[in-house]
This record gives sequence, structure tokens and C-alpha cells, in this order.
Amino acid sequence: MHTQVGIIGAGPAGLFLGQLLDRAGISSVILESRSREAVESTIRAGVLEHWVVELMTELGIGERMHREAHFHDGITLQWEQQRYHLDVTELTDGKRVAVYPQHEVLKDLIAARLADQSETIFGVSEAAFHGVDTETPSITFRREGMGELETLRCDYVIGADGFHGPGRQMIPKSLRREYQKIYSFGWLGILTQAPQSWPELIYANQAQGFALLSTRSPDVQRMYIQCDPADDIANWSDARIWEQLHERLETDDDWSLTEGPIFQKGIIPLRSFVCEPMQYGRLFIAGDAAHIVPPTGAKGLNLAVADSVVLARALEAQFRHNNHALLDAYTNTCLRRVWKGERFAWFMTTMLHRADGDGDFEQRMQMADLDLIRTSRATATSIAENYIGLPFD
Ligand code: RFL
Ligand code: PHB
Repeated sequence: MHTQVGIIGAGPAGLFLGQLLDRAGISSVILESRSREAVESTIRAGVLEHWVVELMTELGIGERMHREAHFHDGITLQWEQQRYHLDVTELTDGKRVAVYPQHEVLKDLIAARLADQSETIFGVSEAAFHGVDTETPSITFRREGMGELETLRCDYVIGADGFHGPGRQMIPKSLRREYQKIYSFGWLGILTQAPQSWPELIYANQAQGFALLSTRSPDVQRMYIQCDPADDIANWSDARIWEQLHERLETDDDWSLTEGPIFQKGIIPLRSFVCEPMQYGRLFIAGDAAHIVPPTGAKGLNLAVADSVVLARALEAQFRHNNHALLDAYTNTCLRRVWKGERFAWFMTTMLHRADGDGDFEQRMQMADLDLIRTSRATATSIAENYIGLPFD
């Protein structure tokens, strides 16, 4: 079995790359360890930057998103029980973010890939890269329920395999530099069958810790509260979660949060991580395989798609014109923008959470940052530009 580009991982990075390669007439095979049903139902990110909406439209996979997404003109920041509307659209010449869940994006990408008859093999095990520093790299894998290992011979191989996948580990340790920050807090996230309580996302800084009010559909809402990352979800009864959400999102007027049955809940740790380089020989890594951000800036999925855009352009230059300059520049091109996403996610996280060891000084810094956003148009514009998605070089 031979393909031009062999990809491990059917997340946003792998599936966007596959779609972009299809459009450029370059063949690819995507190998994914989970089932299609699992990929299409795992709850993760919710916010698409302005240019990702445009990209989906250009790729012809935006129809359902345009119908079902919520387009938001801004976000609400809350501190000292008061709300401030950051008018992202006004501050960025009319750009809007879309609240459209990651798994819905993946459904649209998988449907398009099936229609194009490009191969995606779900449920594979033991996927492994070989010969990545040669001109004939390959991936071995086992299909679900099959006895023998198969070999996929490729011109290039891609690790779009998330933070725990095998891709990054193929870059020799002696060449790899990893930057990491682990936060002292995590997020407890819920899905609830309830109507929307507020027309846009609320990011709240509160004495008990951060809270985020987001949405999924008119009758399903997504909410998060800062918690101990080592805590057991079994310690969080629905009543306790609602009590904390009420307390952290409460305002000094008569607004109130509408409750509903909680049908999904879980705790995730928060980390910032960057791996350098993002390439070794004919292996390229993209998305969470190469970098992780805490979700406070809503950047993770968007950074993953950005890597795929850079990589698809570079592979096209190589296959069409035998020009490897863009492939050679892949790490630098991606990381220049990635570090700005890392900075924004870290900044939003630091401004909005209570970290272990933080005292009165850190809290006053947070209040000063928030008040600057409220009173300085230049500061507010900077937040809006980062939230909507920075331009590509
Ligand atoms: P993914 O999505 O992890 O996909 C990697 C895929 O590779 C597969 N895989 C393997 N397949 C075969 N063999 C192996 N050995 C394999 N190892 C791994 C996996 O099964 C998987 O399907 O990585 P990708 O494509 O880089 O995409 C990254 C995004 O998923 C991630 O950054 C975002 O979800 C982060 N994120 C958010 N990003 C945003 O832009 N906006 C948000 O609002 C946002 N909110 C969030 C988030 C992530 C969250 N969690 C759960 C961490 C909110 C949360 C709660
Ligand atoms: C979400 O809806 O899951 C979401 C929204 C904004 C974020 C993070 C997560 O910053």
C-alpha cells in the first residue's frame, strides 16, 4: 500500500490536512486508533477563529456550520461581580468567532473525506513510524480484527496524533527541546440540558476560582469551573457543581444562572507545552502532538488547524514544484505563530485563575489587567485580535 502522505490521527490537525491535500490533488491515508463513533462524539473545543470559519467555507465543508453555529460578536469578562462586554467585532473590523463544537467540525471533515473517497482507517492498533530519516518512510499498523501488520509506504509521514501519540517521540531526544508549564489547577467541565443564560461566553474571575459559561446549542450548555486537577469527579455531586457555578458567575444585579440536568462531567489538567523542532527527516508533527495550551484562550484547535495549513502549502510546493523551501521552514513558520498563541493562553489563564501560591499581589495584578482591558482601547484591541486569531505571515 502506498500513499503520498501518511497521517496518524483523525483529529482536527489530521483531518484538515487531509482535506487540504485532497484539494491540492495529493493523496493521503489517515490512520486512527479510535472508532469513527468515538471521534465524532468526544466533547472538546468549542470556539473557531474567524479564519477557520472562512477556511471551512472555502473547502466546501462550511454549510452545516453556517446553519448551526452561534456567531458571537464578543466575549464577556467578569470580575468583582460585574460584567464587561469586550466587543471583539467592533475592535477587529467586523470579525466574529463561531461557537461550533470540535466534534461537529470533525463530522463535517469525515463526511467530506468519505465523499472524496480518500482513505481513513479507524480502529487501528500498533501504528508506528519507520524510516522517517530516509526517503522511504512508512507506517505499520494493524486493522481492527485483522491478524497481520500492514505497511503503508509514504513519501512523507505526519504525526497529527495528539499529545500522547508516537509522532513526537520519533524526533531524537538529542535534537528535541521541550518547553512546559503545568498549572496547579484543572477544569471541571459539564454539559447540561438547559437554555442559554447569557448571549455570549462569560470568563469569570472570582475568589473561589475561575468559571466559564459557554454553549453548545439552544438547549445544551457547556460550563467549566477551576478545580484541583487531582480531584476525583466522584467528589463533585451535581448540587456541588451548581453551587460553585452560581457563586462564581453571580453578579451584583438580579441575573441568575438557569440550571438543568447534567449529562456529562469530567476533570482535565491544564498545561502549556511546546516541542521544537516540529520536523525530523520526512516526519512532520502538527497540532497537540507539538504544542498544548490551556483552554482559557480557546486556541488549541485553532493552532492545530494553522499547522495543517502551513504543512499543506509546503507539501504542495514540494509535490508540484519540487521546492522544499517551505517544508524546511515548517518549524519556524509554525512556531512563530504558536508562541503567540501560547502567550495569549497563558496570559488569559494567569489573569483569570487563582493559582497555588498566589497572594494579594497577584490578585491586584489581575484586577489591574482586567481594568486596563475595560479602560484602554489599545489593550482591549490586543485581546480582541488574539481571540479572533492572529494573521498568518
Ligand atoms: P487530537 O484532537 O488529540 O487528535 C489526535 C488524534 O490522534 C489519534 N491517535 C492515534 N491514532 C492512531 N494511533 C496512535 N498511536 C494514536 N495516538 C493518537 C487520537 O485518537 C486522536 O483522534 O489532536 P489535534 O488534531 O492536534 O487537535 C487538537 C485539539 O483537539 C485540541 O487542541 C483542542 O481540543 C483544545 N481545546 C480547545 N481548542 C480550541 O481551539 N478552542 C477551544 O475552545 C478549546 N477548548 C480544548 C477545549 C480542549 C479541551 N480538552 C478536553 C483538553 C476544551 C477542553 C475541555
Ligand atoms: C468550550 O465551549 O468548550 C470552550 C469555550 C471557550 C474556551 C474553552 C472552551 O476558552
